[in-house]
Amino acid sequence: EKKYAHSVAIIGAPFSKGQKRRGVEHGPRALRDAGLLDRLSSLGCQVYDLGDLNFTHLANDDTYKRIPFPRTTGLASKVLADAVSGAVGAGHTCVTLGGDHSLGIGSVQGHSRQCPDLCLIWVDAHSDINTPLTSPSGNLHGQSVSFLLKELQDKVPAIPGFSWVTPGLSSSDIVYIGLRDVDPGEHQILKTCGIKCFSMREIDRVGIQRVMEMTFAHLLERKQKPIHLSFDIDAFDPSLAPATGTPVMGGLTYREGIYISEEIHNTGLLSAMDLVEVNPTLGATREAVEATASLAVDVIAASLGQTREGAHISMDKLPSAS
Ligand code: 4U7
Ligand code: MN
Ligand code: MN
Ligand code: MN
Repeated sequence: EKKYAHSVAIIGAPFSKGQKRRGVEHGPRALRDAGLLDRLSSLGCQVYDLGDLNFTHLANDDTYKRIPFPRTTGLASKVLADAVSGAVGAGHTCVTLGGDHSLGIGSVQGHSRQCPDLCLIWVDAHSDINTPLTSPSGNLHGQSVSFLLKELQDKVPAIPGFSWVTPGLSSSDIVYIGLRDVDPGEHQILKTCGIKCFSMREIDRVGIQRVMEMTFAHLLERKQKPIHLSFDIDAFDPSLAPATGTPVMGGLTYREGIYISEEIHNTGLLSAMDLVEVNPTLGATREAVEATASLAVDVIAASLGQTREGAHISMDKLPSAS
């Protein structure tokens, strides 16, 4: 009987209405085409591909307080929450393929239904913590974390489509890595809530190894908790991940991004993750799109045990020459 390193559920979430550019709904296909499933299988993971979710576009979904498609976006996250909750409840490590980052609401909600004490590592150029009242764009993919934070609820007005959300995360259970584009309202929220942020400047200053040490010290020192990793591909430098909707100069190197993922795997606590914002319609060339998708697959593989030292699956014995 084969012993697997991890049992992994893959959920495609082809959703793009949390922002205004189309194309990011093709993210799941791009990641599958880049060989995600084979990569995970060859790592020794038992892979359950749950396919792509079906999202309904609601007909009467007028803009509300400058937010486009609120009911459609809220419903998509609810559908995802149920799927993630089911997968985690069945004992799998759950991997959600986005889609835009508004899906983080559903993914974290579904995960926390099974693991109420989870902690969240949000790897992103952006902090995605605007409230509907501070958002410069109105786009929900820049507001996801504000819906999840317990302490912020008196600042978040009721938005149609989101009444099912029960924010359960504390400010002390979140760490950001990779920030370099934070709006004024977001800065205020991060400061008043005392949320731990490792911006690109902090990575420049102390290095990614120290950043990961401090991340785990902050989140896990008092208690080992299941980890939710929400990885926005725009955390990487746009030279590495050009096919994304809101690129920002000066991002993670390849090695920094993979190191983050490897260290999270090494905790043994990764319980669910998202890989979002790969938009295959935005690369300048086919090569640019494929490089972005392949980078995303590398992040997922490293998070699930791929190492740069080799030996993911142990060979019983070396082939003998005699
Ligand atoms: B992503 C922005 F104003 N902060 O709120 C906003 F700069 O999921 C960008 O991280 C949000 O890609 C980016 O619209 C959302 C903007
Ligand atoms: Mn994001
Ligand atoms: Mn981002
Ligand atoms: Mn492992």
